[in-house]
Amino acid sequence: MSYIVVSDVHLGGKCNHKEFCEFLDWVHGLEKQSKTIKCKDKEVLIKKPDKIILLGDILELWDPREGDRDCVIKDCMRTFTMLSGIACDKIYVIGNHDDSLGELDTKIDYETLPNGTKFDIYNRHYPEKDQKTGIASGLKVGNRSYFFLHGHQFDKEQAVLAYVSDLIGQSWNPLGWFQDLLSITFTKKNWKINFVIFLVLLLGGWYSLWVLFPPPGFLSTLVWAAVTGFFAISSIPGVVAQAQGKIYGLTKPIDKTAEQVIEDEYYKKSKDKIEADIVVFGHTHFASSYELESNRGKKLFINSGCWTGKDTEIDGKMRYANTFIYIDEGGAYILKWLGPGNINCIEAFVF
Ligand SMILES: [Mn+2]
Repeated sequence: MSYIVVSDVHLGGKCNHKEFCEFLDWVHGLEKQSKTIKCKDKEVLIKKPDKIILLGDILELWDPREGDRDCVIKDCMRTFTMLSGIACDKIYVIGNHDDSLGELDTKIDYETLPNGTKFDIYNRHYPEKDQKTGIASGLKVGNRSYFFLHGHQFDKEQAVLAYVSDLIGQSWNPLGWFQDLLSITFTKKNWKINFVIFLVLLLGGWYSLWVLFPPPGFLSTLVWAAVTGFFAISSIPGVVAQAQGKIYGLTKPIDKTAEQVIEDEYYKKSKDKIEADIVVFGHTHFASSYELESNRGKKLFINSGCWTGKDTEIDGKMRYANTFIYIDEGGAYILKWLGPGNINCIEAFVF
């Protein structure tokens, strides 16, 4: 058994689309020939995967380039065609930037692709929890068990969204709602001028109805409110989309290492119902690992990194872009894609 895990490609956003497609082409090539790479002083044989796990935020539905979701479709065409062609099953775990796909979990049930392989979507994590006990057991590979989730579940900010979503029984995400509204062609094309019209109507209407010619009549107030409201919802989503990049830049726990995610109270030990030796997650764009020792034993957390941006040094530690995880019976490896066939080993866990 061997798995390849990737997360946080953010297709349609500021992503390393070209590199990711080259990577998929290389994965496809593993069917013909396995590849040996050096991890420290050990040689690791990378075989054709039995499964590819797409671990969330593969699509950028919150903050696409120029606020235009068409960019997501554009980036997906090549990517998903290539993915389909790879002779292994694909598991898509939903993240936060693609959480509006969550409902597909029940609609897509191991769809068969033209080459006979399967594609399935998991809303929260892979594998699914046990319905009765609520316990999530891992997937056995070799002598270790693995559990996969995107990782926004470890976030403080995301906890609020999850709480409300649970309460109302459907995915609640205000930014997603604004992005949906922005996808209306009229809004997408004209939100700036619409915003000016909205402001003119708001202030001009108020001034003429209440200051110049008071008291305002019922019908004129109604017409004014309706037209102003129309221009409000046809422009404010654009303003929000512009601002949200900046807001998220301040609040998102991006660039946190696995250690920071687990130790900075993001992860709640007491609430953990994951029974697996290794938890694989993404979300923070920082390929890294952390071993947590508790009275329940040791648990290894591995972050799969991302396919956005460039390699950057953060607090003396390298945050690599274009990373993936390879898992087989022998262990788990955090790897970095440098170009066709050129792969660096970041961390190796040999069991
Ligand atoms: Mn994420």
